[in-house]
Amino acid sequence: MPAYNPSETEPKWQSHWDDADVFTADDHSPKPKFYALEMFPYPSGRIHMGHVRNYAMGDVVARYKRAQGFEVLHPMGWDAFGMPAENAAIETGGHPKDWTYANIEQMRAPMKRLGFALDWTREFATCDVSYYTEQQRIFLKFWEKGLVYSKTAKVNWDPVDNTVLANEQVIDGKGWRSGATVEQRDMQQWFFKITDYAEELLEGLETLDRWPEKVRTMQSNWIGKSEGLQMRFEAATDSDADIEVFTTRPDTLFGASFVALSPDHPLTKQLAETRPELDAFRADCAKIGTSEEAIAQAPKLGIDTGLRVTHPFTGETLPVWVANFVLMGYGTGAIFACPAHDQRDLDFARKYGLPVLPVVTPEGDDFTVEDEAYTGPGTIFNSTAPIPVAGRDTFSLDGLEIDQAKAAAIAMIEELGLGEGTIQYRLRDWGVSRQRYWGCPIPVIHCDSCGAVPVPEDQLPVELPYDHIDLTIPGNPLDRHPTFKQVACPKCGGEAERETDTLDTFGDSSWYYARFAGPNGSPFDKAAASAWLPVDQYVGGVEHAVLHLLYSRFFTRGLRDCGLLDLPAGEPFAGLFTQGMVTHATYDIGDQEWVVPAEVTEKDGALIHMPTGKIVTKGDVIKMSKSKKNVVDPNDIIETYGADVARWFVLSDSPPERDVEWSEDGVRGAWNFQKKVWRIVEQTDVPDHSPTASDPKATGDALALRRSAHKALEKITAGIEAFRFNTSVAQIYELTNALSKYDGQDAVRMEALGILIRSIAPFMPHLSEECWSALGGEGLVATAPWPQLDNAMLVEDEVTLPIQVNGKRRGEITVPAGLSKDDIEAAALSEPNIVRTLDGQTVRKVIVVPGRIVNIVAQ
Ligand code: ANZ
Ligand code: ZN
Repeated sequence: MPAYNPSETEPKWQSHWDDADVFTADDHSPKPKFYALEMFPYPSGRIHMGHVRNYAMGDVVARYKRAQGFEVLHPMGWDAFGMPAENAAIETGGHPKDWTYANIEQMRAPMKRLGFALDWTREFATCDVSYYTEQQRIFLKFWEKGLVYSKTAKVNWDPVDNTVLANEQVIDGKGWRSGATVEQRDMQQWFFKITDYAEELLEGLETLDRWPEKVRTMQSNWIGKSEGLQMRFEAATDSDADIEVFTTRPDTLFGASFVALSPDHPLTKQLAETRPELDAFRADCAKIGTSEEAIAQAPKLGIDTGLRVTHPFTGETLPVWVANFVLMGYGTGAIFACPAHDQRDLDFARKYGLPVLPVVTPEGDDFTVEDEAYTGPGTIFNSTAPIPVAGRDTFSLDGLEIDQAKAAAIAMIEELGLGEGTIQYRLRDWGVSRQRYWGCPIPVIHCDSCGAVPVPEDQLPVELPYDHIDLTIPGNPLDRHPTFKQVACPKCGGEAERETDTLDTFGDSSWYYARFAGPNGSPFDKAAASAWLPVDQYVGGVEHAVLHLLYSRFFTRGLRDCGLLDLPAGEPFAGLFTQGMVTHATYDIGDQEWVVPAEVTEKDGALIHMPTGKIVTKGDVIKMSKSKKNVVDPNDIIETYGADVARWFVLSDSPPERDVEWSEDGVRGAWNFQKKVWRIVEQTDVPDHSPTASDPKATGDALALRRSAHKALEKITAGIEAFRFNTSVAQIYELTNALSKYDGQDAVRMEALGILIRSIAPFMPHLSEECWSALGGEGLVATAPWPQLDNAMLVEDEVTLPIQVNGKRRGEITVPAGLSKDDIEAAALSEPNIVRTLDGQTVRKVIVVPGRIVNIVAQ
């Protein structure tokens, strides 16, 4: 037989799979369904090792489930709208659409070459008109259902590029591209009402028991439910004002040392009208980004308004400040500050010399706070009212635990008629307007007399124009397009203007998994989507823990409530796995000048950069990235070693959730393993048996091999089921070793090989097919059932038990497993060493612990 040659065999089997249409999912199959999905790629132009690992993992599941008898849907598409296409257009002078579709062509080839078991008939790109037409329809349905609204909101405005920037694109207060100081502008924006589902999204997390705990925690923190108190601090005098605050720590009320307003609070704005210093302060605050992180990181800034309010329990007056760390979008946009127990408040109080009074103590009552606020558990102290409260002579929280004190404080504020216990969510509505060309046009028309009017369904799609798109001019090309904007109002027929904003591309990926359920090109189909959903196994990066995975959970609920989906549980992804990254060593020749790892060699204990002869130092092992020059191109690996080796390597070396470090040795190991399997097949010559053979009467070495094969099969299967592919791989190695030591040319050899070959298939599908056909296996492994486990082969047939006489080990017996206690006892008592030891003594008691030990008490 010729040497194994992946560059020949791999394309050959891929076309066999295509010809037999193996991976096209049948919507009408009577089999149970299984939907396997990996987060679809952005068509950047190149696939990277991270993609290979991600899709290889999904492929293991898809192929395994098919072998287990499921009808598997395993589709692939492209998350194709977004900024990089616009940037490329700016750099190269091309068109985002051409760039995107050319990239898709370029990436599809290596993905096909990797032999993934994908249903390519359902492929689409989110920038296909047919896809975004559906998205516009969903937008209109959401609108009808009250899940879409517009309001004026603050945005980061780049005055040079004339565009809104995402928070991530504002770096140190400057536009990432223009370098211009970013301004805060109020602009009309479209929002999805995700907050309507805050509670449901939170509760749903409880049902997602096949999601990583950390992702659920991250979502739960993001939704950020907090039970608290909304209360009013009353004006101290007539010239002051009442102030509503929201707090989650009413237990710390006695430690309040000031009240603080957001710079954007209506009262602040009102005061600023007559107070230039406040107006200037507001302008300063506006220079910090709008994101919570930006505000949290900015130095604490404040200004005393001169207003005073009264503390409800102590009757003392508290000053009212404006503070830049108070956000307008959360709670009431005003707080009471307790510096001893909140770090932001403490930093602020220290800066402006405001009092710090601890009211929670973790130890005794001697407790002071220096530079670090105490936020842990403890007992309340310093919290007795000096005056009667609500007609009661004494009101005190002293001695209570935090939770008790919260309840007591809330009850008292309610009794005083100053407020109520409330529930707040950190989650905000999802702002989806982007002043960008390369996205899904928002289907809205603005009319001076009718306001914002939805585009009637029969006028969809609102298609992106291809011509007159020059992205080198700042601003949104749709805004200056000669015809896109001008349109008649659908309501009154008057002159109106199209919305020129496009949808956040996270919208595109919020429902693509449902779109895959229908055949490609057909519109979104309620019945088809409902039949395939939820996705049974989703695989992707943990970086999407919040945004994409939360938006998708919102969308399925929205689709359900608009009658577009039957999905009672509402959850789109029943199982989620977040895989680790592919990392690689980095090397630099000084001053962070990175060199390609493959150009580094070791000479006399030193690392040398071969092309320059310079000494290099090894840096960290990190995620592959162009700037660090530690990228390995999957195309090169496929070219040199083939797809199976690339797949095997990324699956074999580490647990799937951990990072895997790329190494030449590792890849060569995978290559050698492939050769080893092929060699065993080459050395097999059993013409009268197929790889589904078996010999139930096998004994000796043959029986031992049968045992090894079935034990390995059991563990390989368990490893795949539990997403521990590396343990499956280890078992595959064991079985391969057992087989390479076996010289019998018989049915048992074929049985063990059949098990090996079929259980390799999810990992190295091409090698598997080639071996199967070489051994005369029937049909394709890709459509073959998973090997049948023979449970009888899992039981150990013999066990060796130590025998103790009066606590000392005196001998051992080997008996058939499952032998009765009486028989074990008889065997132990007749063992020659024991007979000698017992000579003349009387046996008082024999204790048999089956499978472990025999204890004899004698006198
Ligand atoms: C008094 C207090 C005392 C607070 C204390 C904390 C500790 P979470 O838990 O994240 O919901 N807060 C309320 N509204 C705010 C706003 N618009 N901008 C900035 N901070 C705001 O946070 C709730 C806590 O954050 C609230 O409880 C409030 O400060 C602050 F020892 O009230 B707290
Ligand atoms: Zn009109």
